[in-house]
Amino acid sequence: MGMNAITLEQVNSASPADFASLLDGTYEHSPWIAELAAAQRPFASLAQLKLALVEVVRAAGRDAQLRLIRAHPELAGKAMVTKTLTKESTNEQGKAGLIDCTPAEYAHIQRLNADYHAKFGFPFLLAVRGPRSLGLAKAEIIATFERRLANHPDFELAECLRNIHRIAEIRLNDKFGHEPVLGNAVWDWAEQLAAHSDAGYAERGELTVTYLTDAHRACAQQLASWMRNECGFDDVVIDAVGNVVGTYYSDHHDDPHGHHHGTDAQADGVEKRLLTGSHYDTVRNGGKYDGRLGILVPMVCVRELHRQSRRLPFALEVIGFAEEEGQRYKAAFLGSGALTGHFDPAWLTQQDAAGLTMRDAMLHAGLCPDDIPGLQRDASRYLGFVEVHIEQGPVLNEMNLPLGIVTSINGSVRYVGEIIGMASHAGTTPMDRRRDAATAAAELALYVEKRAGSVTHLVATVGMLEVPSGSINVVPGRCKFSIDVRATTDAVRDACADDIRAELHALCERRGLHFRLEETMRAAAAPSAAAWQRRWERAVSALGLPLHTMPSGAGHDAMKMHEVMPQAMLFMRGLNAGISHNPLEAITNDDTELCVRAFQTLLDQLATEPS
Ligand code: HGY
Ligand code: MN
Ligand code: MN
Repeated sequence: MGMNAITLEQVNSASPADFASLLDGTYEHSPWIAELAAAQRPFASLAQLKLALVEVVRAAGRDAQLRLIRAHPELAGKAMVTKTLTKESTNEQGKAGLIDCTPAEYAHIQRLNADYHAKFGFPFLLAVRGPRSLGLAKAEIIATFERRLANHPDFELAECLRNIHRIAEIRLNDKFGHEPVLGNAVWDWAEQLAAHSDAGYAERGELTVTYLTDAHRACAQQLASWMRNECGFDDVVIDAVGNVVGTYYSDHHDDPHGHHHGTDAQADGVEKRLLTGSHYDTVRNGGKYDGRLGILVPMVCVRELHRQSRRLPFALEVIGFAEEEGQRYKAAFLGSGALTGHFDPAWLTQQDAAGLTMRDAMLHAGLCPDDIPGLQRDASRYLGFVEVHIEQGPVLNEMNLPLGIVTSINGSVRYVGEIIGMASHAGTTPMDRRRDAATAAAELALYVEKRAGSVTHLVATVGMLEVPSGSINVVPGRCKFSIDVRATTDAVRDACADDIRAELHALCERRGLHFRLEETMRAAAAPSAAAWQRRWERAVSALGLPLHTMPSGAGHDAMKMHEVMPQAMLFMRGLNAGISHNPLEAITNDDTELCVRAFQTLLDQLATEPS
């Protein structure tokens, strides 16, 4: 902690005036925010103080929020030229290289400032220190500026406020001498892991890691190496489906079997262990944190236990699941499915886009499919399964909340299909004589959208739509498509899926076409186990954070593990409206720190529970 760092005790015990002056400069030219937050003391944590300031701004209303935004300088704007930036803004814009723009960059940013101000009536605000507090590159700042210029005014007002709160958070970290070191470790590991991407995507700077590609194998090796060499796991293996399994044994000094420190007492059925983890494969052109966060957070928790030579009264089994997204092969949840005993050997014959079977891909990767049945876990030997995951949605981002607790994971069912008509000449085939597979698929897609839109919390998506070997002057004879249906209950999911299948049948009848449809994945809705949800709630409360419980629209490995053992998930806020399955997926080091602290707190609280 720096020499003149302030402490929570100081801000809690200061007079209101001293409190405001301790926080001077946190919000640009806006001392009123700290002044109003003083009444909410004492704060149990820096995180709670930060949220109190956020709440003051929320409660202040739109006019005060607009004044706050307008109190900020433009990026590389007039205030910089006239050297009238505050020291904090000078520091921040300097770190982002905005002080030394080229004339062309400077002119470009000036134009963007003018266009933005003309559209929204307030300056563009961006926390240029960025999600890792190290400063964004100028190119990224300009790209963000251009992207946000297209947003709706209401969204931009809220987004500017979120960036102001991030600027304040970083300034408060500086004041408190607070470095989110564990959040930084996870954030940096995710950055390093993202260096591995499949051929054809890596060249475009896109992150795609599909099952058993070279990039996928490199990720597995990297995770195993970190588990072994940086975190101190006692046992690390890459199993027969490619899961990376790290085990950190428990402490059994007084164990009747005479087990010594750090032995695998579970081998004798002496103890139950906690299972956690998530997946390290990604969707095509995906984000760096979907899945990976849920592997790296428990890894850094084990690293800290190891560094402190601490053992828990239960072993911790951390798994990097090899496949959850169902990208390369139709089957999904291959990693967690192997653990629950639901790996269907028929999947081994599935072919990827190049015609390589899953079995051959496994053999090529040095995996032995015959060993897969042996991966099934005896669920009675586990306390349960917990998973940390980015929310992949806008709720926590809009609420300015770092963490949320999952109440249930939506049930889902997926299909791939093809409509078959008749390819014919685009010029000579009259409109009433066509058997157009693509317009039939389009009609189906519009029905899917309408049907799902008719029920709250029901979603359905035609994510893939393709005319194989289509030509501009040929009426499509075939059209491939996918359907993904999700709902909070299996009954709502199934009713929607039934209606979609009925509509597909009817429209093909009507149009004289036929179709094939294959169900490729079905996962039941997975309510969180009450005891484990409560453990997450206690851990989040212990950080001084408010509790927000919510369903998960996304599917997760936890819904697979739900089939054999109790589970509950912790969500972490994403930036950029929580966007995911998109390279704009982003998280901050501070939120990640809170996520790690919540996991550590859950472990500590679990360790003190009567066994
Ligand atoms: O599709 C999902 O919900 C998950 O990201 N695989
Ligand atoms: Mn995903
Ligand atoms: Mn995921």
